[in-house]
Amino acid sequence: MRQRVFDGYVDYIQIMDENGNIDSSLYPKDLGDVDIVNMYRNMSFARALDAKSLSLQRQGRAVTYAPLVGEEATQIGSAMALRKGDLFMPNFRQHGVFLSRGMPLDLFFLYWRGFEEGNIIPEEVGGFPVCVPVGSQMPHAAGVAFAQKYTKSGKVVIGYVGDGGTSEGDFYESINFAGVFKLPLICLIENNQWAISIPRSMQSAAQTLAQKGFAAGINVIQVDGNDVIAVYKAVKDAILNIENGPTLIECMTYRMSMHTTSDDPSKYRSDDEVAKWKAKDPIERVRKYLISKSLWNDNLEAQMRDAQSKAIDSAVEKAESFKPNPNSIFDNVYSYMPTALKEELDEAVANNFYQ
Ligand SMILES: Cc1ncc(C[n+]2csc(CCOP(=O)(O)OP(=O)(O)O)c2C)c(N)n1
Ligand SMILES: [Mg+2]
Repeated sequence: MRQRVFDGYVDYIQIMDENGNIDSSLYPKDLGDVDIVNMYRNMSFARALDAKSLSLQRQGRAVTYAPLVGEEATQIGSAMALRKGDLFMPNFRQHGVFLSRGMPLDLFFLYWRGFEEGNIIPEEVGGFPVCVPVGSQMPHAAGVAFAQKYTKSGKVVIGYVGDGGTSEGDFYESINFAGVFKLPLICLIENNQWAISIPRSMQSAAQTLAQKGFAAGINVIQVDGNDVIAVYKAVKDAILNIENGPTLIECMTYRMSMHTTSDDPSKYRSDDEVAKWKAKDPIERVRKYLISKSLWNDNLEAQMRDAQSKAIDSAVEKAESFKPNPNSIFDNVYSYMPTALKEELDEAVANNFYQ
């Protein structure tokens, strides 16, 4: 006897195409014109923040930086679908999520200048600290989701992971745990096609990364990650369906720039590939849509850019006038300070380490 015991499929959704045309059968009913304008503003803001951060790093005014350009729709669409009080667990590239959730921008710049004080996230933002060890944010996301279920808080947790991160044991363990306990977890794969110099094709032989969720028994969907409305809908639907368990959402996007400021992507990928993705730009298509509906014009664009660049400049000024307390990097390592660390602290203070 032979019978089929599992039959899975992965749906892909796109609502706004590259020319700004809408598939009205999928358009979320709760999204008004004002919301799309806000999405456009936030995506533009994230891109402006990105350009400034890169320029600061090149001037020696930031230690390092992981650009988000190209991934704005994935980040803004998902963040804007969350409700007040919901929580997010980032890796190191979700600056757009922080921005949409009201992170004070001076803290953002402070962190990338190398100060941990910038990684203390105000509670109302609902975010956890930047997490650099690949995939390690996911067990935290599952654990925090468990706590929400246990305390019946009603909050949902979204954990962001890269395509590379989905090869880590941490990723599988988290979605497995979340599936078993039906946790209020959304696992969002920000598939930007590269993990530094490793292409998506070398990451997994699976046709989609979304299908990894089958092994954990959770809901799966793949979306055009450069379509802010599709990403919004996928996350909103996952929240509405959270009682039935977690959802794994694979967002198909592209890292248009370098991995971080210490990387040179021209060494491992072609200009043709980058050009192909540039045509799918997440911001351009929304601009086309808004202009076609007379919701946007050059005047509004100029006003928005001016206001955003002023906000960015004043945040940079605040971050650059920050006077660090040299003790803080020594403070939180041990419950009491061992002699060797105390000696390092004294040396740092004696040498005006931060001057
Ligand atoms: C456990 C671990 N291994 C390796 C690294 C070095 N590293 C940093 S980012 C990265 C690639 C991550 O790729 P992906 O998960 O696709 O996220 P992306 O950078 O594309 O946003 C690697 C290998 C690390 N930080 N942590
Ligand atoms: Mg990646």
